[in-house]
Amino acid sequence: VNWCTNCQTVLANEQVLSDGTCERCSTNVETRDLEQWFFRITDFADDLLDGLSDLDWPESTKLRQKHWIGRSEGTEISFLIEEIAQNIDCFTTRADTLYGATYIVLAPEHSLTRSISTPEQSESINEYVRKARDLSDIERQSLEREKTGVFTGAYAINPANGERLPIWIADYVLVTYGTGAVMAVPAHDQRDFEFAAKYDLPVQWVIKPTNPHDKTLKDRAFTEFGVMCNSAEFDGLSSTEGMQTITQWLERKNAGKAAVSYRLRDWLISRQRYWGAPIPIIHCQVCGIVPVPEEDLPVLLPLEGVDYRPRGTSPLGSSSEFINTTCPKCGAAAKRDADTMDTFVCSSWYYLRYLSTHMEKSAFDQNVLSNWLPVDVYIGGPEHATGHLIYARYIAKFLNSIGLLHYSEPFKKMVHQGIITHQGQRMSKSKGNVVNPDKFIEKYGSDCLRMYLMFMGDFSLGGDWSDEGIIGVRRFQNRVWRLVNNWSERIFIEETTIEVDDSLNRVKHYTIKEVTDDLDNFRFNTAISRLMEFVNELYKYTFNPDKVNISFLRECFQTLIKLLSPLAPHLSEELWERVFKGTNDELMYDGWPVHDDKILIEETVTVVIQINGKLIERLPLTKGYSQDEVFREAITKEKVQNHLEKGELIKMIYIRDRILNIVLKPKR
Ligand code: ANZ
Ligand code: ZN
Repeated sequence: VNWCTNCQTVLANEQVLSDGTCERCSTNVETRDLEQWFFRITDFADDLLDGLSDLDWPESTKLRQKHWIGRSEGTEISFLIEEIAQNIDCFTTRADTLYGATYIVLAPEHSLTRSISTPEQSESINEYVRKARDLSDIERQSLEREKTGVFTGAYAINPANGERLPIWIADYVLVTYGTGAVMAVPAHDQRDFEFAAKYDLPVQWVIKPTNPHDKTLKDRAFTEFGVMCNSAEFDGLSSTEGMQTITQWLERKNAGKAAVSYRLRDWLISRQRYWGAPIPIIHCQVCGIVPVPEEDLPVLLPLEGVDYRPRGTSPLGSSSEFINTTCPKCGAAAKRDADTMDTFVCSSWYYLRYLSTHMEKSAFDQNVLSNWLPVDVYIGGPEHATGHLIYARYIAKFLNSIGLLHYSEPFKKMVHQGIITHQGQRMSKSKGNVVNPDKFIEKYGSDCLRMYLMFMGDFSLGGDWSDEGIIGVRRFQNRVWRLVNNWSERIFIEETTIEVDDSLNRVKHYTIKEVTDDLDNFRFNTAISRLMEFVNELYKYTFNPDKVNISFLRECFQTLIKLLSPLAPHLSEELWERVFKGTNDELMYDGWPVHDDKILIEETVTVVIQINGKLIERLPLTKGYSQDEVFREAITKEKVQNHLEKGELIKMIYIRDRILNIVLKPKR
């Protein structure tokens, strides 16, 4: 298991960073042999992989899960150690290179290491095994590290050609992957190549390089697929054919079989920490390991009497009140398991409990869950791709497999939020650039802070915080507030002699359509821009109060406030109450506005194009075009172009929606 010497606890693979350090404290992680609790997530490796295809998640995150699970198809080949009449099984993805195997490498921790080592070698072997523990798997796999190893003194037989291959141990082979043993093919595997060069082991070519004159092949392995050679009856086969044919041939000889390996390891869930859910297990001297009976669940953390400082053993062990109990089976004195669970265990099913907090006798209420779950949209950072998001999927699949959940994928759609930076950098205490939201909430209110965060940039990209930016949003909210309040008395006076303004009505319907679509797609910044435009139009409309259709204006306000409500809920509720008190339901029960496509179809008019007073073209155009817009359309017409070539443009006279007269001076 991974062990952090600073936190003094074990860690799951997912909690060791790619540089081999602890995700909490950046200390180098070591390996130790400890008896720990695991969840058998590897049983679900294929389900976790297959389920990805149906998920509406960012592709990059699905890909990271796929690589983390790391399904690899290959062959397990048995190499016989005659002296002890036992096989070493090696997992390989390149069975086509079997004739090129020139030695075998075991992971130092491999179970055969000690039994096959000759007495002369055993001291250096023991020393090497000890040293390997100071490194995490991730460091051991690093391509840059110099390869090291020790010869065991033993040999194994290559089933293909009967050759005796020396057996080495080396830390670049991991005990936790495949079978923990490798047939080394230095001609075609780069790590094996470096190892063989260092220890002067033979190199045998069995795949013809694509370019035999390639001089660089002196200093490196040829790792691509090619055509087999030096491989007896298999010569001439392609690598792909060779892998299949050799695997079948080995199967017939009982010396190998097709196999699948996964990178995914079982999930180590026990921690030597004070926090986290206690592991509900009792250790009895007579009965052994006994689960706490269901009626005694949950086991609660002791609130007092625990020395919670890390000491390398579980803090709960220091509470005699907690640790001493009786065996549920035989009644004898027994001890509770002192470890707690990784908090990722809790975070993988918290959303089930959130819906069932009142349940005393069980963890969650299936009836409630079946109405609400699975989660439609889940928001979280991409850094959870190979941790929480795999764990939560696994727990859902497990609960589904035992009939406790009606779905097997917990989060149908996933959106990653971007990161909000300050002064162009990630906020951190050490850089001193952290923005404390409380200060801004106090000054401007939470609606303003929230809307600014949504406005500052694309949701999935984040943005850079600026103190001035929030003032802009504040100004907009004030504009909305003033507009609605200015009219809140007059708005109840019925008066219908003035016609509805068609163009503002179109803006209203367009705003509904676009804001709805923006919100559905997490485009909060553009939704806010559109609301700003709508408010501008409303100001223009109300500029001359005598020309305002009051009931239409009330409708516009109603629409505006509703569209604003998810973005600035407090402001919206307040405005709603002032304007519609007594005449409408509460805002949140009133329903979302719906746009009318028919109104969005713009009205067309025919604009006449004249040149020096003579009619040249009639253009069907959208109502409301400006002079420039009409001119731009006009010059796409051939007749207009022909006339324009003959003279020099002096000026234009435009009567909106009717005539554009172009005045030309004849060319000299
Ligand atoms: C012989 C060989 C010849 C290999 C060749 C590669 C190229 P993936 O794709 O990741 O599954 N291997 C197997 N078990 C290992 C372990 N426990 N620790 C370190 N390396 C291990 O990689 C599979 C390949 O990784 C296997 O195929 C094996 O090396 C190595 F021209 O076998 B190969
Ligand atoms: Zn640590």
